[in-house]
This record gives sequence, structure tokens and C-alpha cells, in this order.
Amino acid sequence: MKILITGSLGQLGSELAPALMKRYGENNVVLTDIKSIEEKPQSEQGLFFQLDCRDSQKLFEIVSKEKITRIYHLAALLSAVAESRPQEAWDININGLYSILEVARVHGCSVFTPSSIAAFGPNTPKDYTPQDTIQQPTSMYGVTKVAGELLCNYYFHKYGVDTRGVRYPGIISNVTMPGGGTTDYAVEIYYEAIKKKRYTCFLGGDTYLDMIYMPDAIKAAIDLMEANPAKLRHRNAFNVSAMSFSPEDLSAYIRKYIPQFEISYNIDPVRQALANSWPNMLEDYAARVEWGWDPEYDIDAMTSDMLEVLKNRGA
Ligand code: AKB
Repeated sequence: MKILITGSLGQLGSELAPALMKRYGENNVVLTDIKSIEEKPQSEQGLFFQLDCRDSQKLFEIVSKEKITRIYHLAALLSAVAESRPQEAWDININGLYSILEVARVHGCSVFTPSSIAAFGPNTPKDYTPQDTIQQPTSMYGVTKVAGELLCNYYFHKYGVDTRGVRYPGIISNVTMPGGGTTDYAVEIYYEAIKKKRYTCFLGGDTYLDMIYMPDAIKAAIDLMEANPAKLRHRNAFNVSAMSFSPEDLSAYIRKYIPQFEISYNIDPVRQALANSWPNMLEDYAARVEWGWDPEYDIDAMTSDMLEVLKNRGA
């Protein structure tokens, strides 16, 4: 097994990469990103290529030279930034995915592509959102996620490319900050709680969204790709969730550890509209039955761990 990761310097990539290296061996994971890796110390680099995934000539060269057999395609623009640059979001999220699927078709690679809760829209049932339901998103990010799910399924049925994916909720991590998402408040809040004991939230206090702690997000990406294909009735993409909460709920849990913590609100209309169009809480039964999805962290376990790690790091 030789793995290539796109977007390896992003929020998910920067933690999935070491997890994959630990599992499959350092020399079996090739990192790529549109950014250069100069900022990182040599010791943490692994084999790295600067790559815009839309550059299919360079992508084909790397996949062929490195004998890649599996691709984790993480490069994408997130919801809020996609809404401010919709044309670029379409280009990166769709044409990037297309070149990945083409290289996978020609070289016989399996492909993991993250979808998102943003693949649902205002017409989708909001609570216990089913695996198979209405997908009519109203954001460009959501449109690219639905199109991406369909394209991945197409490559599976038409060409037998082993495509798999999950619909990630907001991912919360203590290593790399997310960039340009709607769920980013749930990461920022922990840093501000430690630094200032207060946080001004850009979403309203009663906005419920699904969330997942990074160790579970990584587990999902690895477990799904290792799952027995004979058991997969779905492929692109599985609902996965670990918890659903609002900013008010999260503040209450933070107060358990930092009693003086206060939250206030300054709502960003763009991100609030995105959040309002997404489910409150997914039902992820298909993932549990088809490949054993079983998250470890709930809101309390995550909050305790986040605060401890950030405090110890002096964040
Ligand atoms: C975002 O907020 O854009 C992402 C997502 C839910 O896909 N975290």
C-alpha cells in the first residue's frame, strides 16, 4: 500500500498524515499540498511534493513514479470561503476531484473523498437526518459536495474505482486551525476560553450542528478505507457524527472547566445562513452497520481533552 494525500497541510491532512505513517510506514505515505512545506521542520516532512491537484500532468507523474495505490483527497475550499469565491470553489473542489478520479482510474488507486453535512440543504429533514434523503444544498460548497459524491459513485459504477467517503460534520482539533468554515467557532472558542476566558461567536447561541473530535475523524477515514467492500451498500458518502451541540451548549461544558468563561454573539449573516441550511443532527446508522463506525468522544470528553492539551501547550 502506498498512499498519496492532497491538502496534507490542512486541518485534517496535518493529523491524518502522521496517523497513516504510523499505521502503514513513513515511506508509504506521500504528502502533497498547494502550499509549500518550508514552514515545517525537515524531521516532520516525510516525502512532500508541492501540488495543485488540478495540475493533472504533475499528479499523473507523482502517482506513477511513487507507485501510489490509495489517495486521500483532502484538498478543497471550505464553506464560508467558497461562498466568497464561488467560481474558484467550483474549480478547486470539482476539477481537483476530477483529476484525482482520472488518475485513480488509470492507475487503479482507491480514493477517499470527504463530503460534508453541507451536502444537505434547507429541504432536508433537520433532525436524525437520514443517510439517503433530499440533497438540495443552497451553498456553492454544498453544491460541490453533492456533485463530488455523485462523481465518485459514477467512477465506482462505471470504472470500478474503489471510491469511498464520509459526510464530515465540523471537525474540532487542537493541532491545526480550520480555515474558512462555518463550524470553525467550535475550535476558536477553546483557544479564546483559555487565553481570554471569553469568546464572541459568529453563530447564534441556539444553532445546532453536528461535530466530531479529530481522533474520531481520523478513525473514520482509516476504518472506512479498510472496511470489507462486500459489506458496503453505500460508498459516497456515509453520514458520520459524534455529537450535536449549539454554542450555548458548548459554553456550558467549557464552564465546567473554566467557570468564569463567558460567551457573547456578533452574528455573521453569511455563516449563519449556511448553518441554518444544514441539519441539526445526522443519523449515522448506515456507517455503524456497514463498517462499524463507533466514535469515542462526546462533547464532555472532547472538551476536557481539548482544554488540557491547549493548556499544556501554553496555547
Ligand atoms: C465547514 O464548516 O465548512 C466545514 C464543513 C462542515 O464541511 N467544517
